[in-house]
Amino acid sequence: MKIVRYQDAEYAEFVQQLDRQAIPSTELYETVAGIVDAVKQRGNAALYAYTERFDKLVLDDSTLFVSEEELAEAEAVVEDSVKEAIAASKKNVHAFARQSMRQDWSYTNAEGAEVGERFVPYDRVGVYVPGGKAPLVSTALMTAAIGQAVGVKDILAATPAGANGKVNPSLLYALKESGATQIIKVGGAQAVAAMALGTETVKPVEKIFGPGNSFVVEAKRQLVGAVSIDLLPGPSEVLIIADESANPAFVAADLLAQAEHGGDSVVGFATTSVELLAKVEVEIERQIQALSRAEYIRKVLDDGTFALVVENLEEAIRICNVFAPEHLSLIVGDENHWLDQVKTAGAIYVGNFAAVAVGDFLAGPSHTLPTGGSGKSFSGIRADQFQRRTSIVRMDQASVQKSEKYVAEFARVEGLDAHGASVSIRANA
Ligand code: HSO
Ligand code: ZN
Repeated sequence: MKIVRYQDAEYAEFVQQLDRQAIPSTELYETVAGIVDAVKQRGNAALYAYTERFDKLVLDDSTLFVSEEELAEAEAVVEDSVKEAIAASKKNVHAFARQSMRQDWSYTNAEGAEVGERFVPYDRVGVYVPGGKAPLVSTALMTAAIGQAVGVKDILAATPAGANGKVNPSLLYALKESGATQIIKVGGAQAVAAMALGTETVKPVEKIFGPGNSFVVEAKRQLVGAVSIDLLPGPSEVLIIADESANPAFVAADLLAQAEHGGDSVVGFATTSVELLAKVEVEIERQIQALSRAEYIRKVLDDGTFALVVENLEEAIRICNVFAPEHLSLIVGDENHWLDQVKTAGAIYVGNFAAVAVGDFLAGPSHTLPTGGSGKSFSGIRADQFQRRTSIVRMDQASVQKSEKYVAEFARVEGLDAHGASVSIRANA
């Protein structure tokens, strides 16, 4: 863990580079553009070629989609206790989604027109669930199940299968429970391109949700316009801000949990207390012994983890707002005072007992959140992103008459007399 104290010469520079901006390299741009183009030109043949190259899996038209038999097999092998956990998470995710769904509304404007908004679910969306070291079963819930709660009828999921052609059964079960109606065994930029553009057998979606590696994120960025997207969520991040009121064992446990996400994830800690930092270091050493991925985690702690000793909490919050972490864990004495000042974190966990992992799996808000500094301009996935919004204007003659004189002025200054006439003809009818 790299430790930088506010008295150190490198402190200012270190803090400055925490101000991140997610801009793709030209090389990444070109690689992904090539993949998107190949899927556009050659459809399934391109999907199969990339899947063979990247996932070492040979697919064809009969194995591209997860079959009913595979879903039934998954249902049969997933343990009841896992099913219960998935059900508990789904219950919270649905309840949270219902709270944040937008409702239709209308009111009468100054000229007497009835104006409002109407919300309807998208018809068909795509969700991407990353492959990699861990089967992200919870990501099914934190994307698809929100669409399901909102009423999206058709949910296409894409996730890479192993070289044996199988997708983890718990993930398959969770996808089905979360309302996925089709699942393709494709990952990477090629999966995003297939969902956005469609192929001979993959019907295109209207909007794409979900996290991914840099190729997936870049593909989503390039395909905006063909589809809409949720946000650009990349590798996971945590910043823990803590003072002497924090329990060092809990802080260490959250740092270790975050490091478990691997080398490109971000693990950060900022504290006013050198005593706390020392205790956290001892706790990390103690707790890491028992973890199954200890060696892997140790590498992330050595290479990618930082701890800042800051002069005061004001400075810690300032750094947080610049850094825009995906998750902020805030464990400080006067928590409400400091909470009010955090603006850019994707999700905030308040107090010693709010473990980030509870939010990852169960609490209710989506764990799909802005990363890489994009929290300055994006928010995490939420239910209203699964809703299309249309505005509605309803008028009677009295309201058109009241509107006429203002419309006439706009029509005159814009030089568009047909606009003015279309209102006057009604006002004077
Ligand atoms: N921390 C990840 C979510 C996750 N963690 C899934 C474990 N599984 C991004 O918020
Ligand atoms: Zn996590």
